[in-house]
Amino acid sequence: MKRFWRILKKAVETWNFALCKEATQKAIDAKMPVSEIMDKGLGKGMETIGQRFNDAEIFLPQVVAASKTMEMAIKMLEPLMTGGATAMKGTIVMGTVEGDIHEIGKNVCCAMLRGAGYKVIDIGPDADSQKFLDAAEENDAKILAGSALMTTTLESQRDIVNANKDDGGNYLCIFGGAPCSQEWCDEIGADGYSETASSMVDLVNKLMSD
Ligand code: B12
Repeated sequence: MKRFWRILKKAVETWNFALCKEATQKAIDAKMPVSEIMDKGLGKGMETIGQRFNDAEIFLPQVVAASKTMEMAIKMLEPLMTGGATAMKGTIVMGTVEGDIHEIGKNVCCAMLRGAGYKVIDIGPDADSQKFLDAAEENDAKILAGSALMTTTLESQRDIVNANKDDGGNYLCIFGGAPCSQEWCDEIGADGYSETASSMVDLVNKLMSD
């Protein structure tokens, strides 16, 4: 098992597309849980990339290459994570907040939620609060979920909470992303926070059943 995680991690860390494709396929064939392939394998590789970027050991082109490698693996895993239409447990609007183009974490969250039987409306990156509200109204959603990867775009999460309040407070707002925290979510009056995509599923299950 550990060997699988190591190879998946290494494939992302070294932006080795071919190795990543092969290792992901092997993990799928071995019926590894998708959440573990993401959290213990691919996601760990992305963590190393972030660290090396912080330490100026690698630069944006390498980060882009690692991101593309990870995105390809997510695409391979997506079909395994789509709950049947009958399993729909409710609708969530998910996007990366205004000013922020980071999408990988959001895409992992979308995939996990779909796997758990939710309908997810992915409104993409750089989505402003109005886009969240419009998508929620059009799709009869219960939850707005916003991802922010930069300290500078955390404020856009506050904008979503405020816009929702001004609009009648029809939706629950939950947030995540590396700089986000429970304290931040409490401060802005959000309804929930979770650190990972897997724990987000538990959070959504709880909010949907309340
Ligand atoms: C990959 C990456 C990129 C890629 C993004 C590719 C893509 N398609 O997404 C590219 C190269 C394009 C990029 C661009 C930029 N980046 Co960048 N990037 C990263 C990097 C290395 C990894 C992020 C990532 O994908 N992690 C892997 C995923 C799986 O993890 P995650 O996103 O945290 O998501 C998990 C959880 O947080 C949670 N989660 C995520 N969202 C949500 C939402 C909800 C509701 C919930 C509940 C949970 C949840 O679940 C996920 C899975 O468990 C980080 C470094 C880091 N340490 O984070 C920098 C980083 C985020 N980037 C940074 C910067 C500065 C930029 C740029 C401005 C660089 C530039 N000079 O141009 C631009 C952004 C421009 C913009 N307007 O957005 C900074 C931000 C600094 C800050 N201010 O806070 C970081 C921290 C690097 C650094 N130390 O400088 N980047």
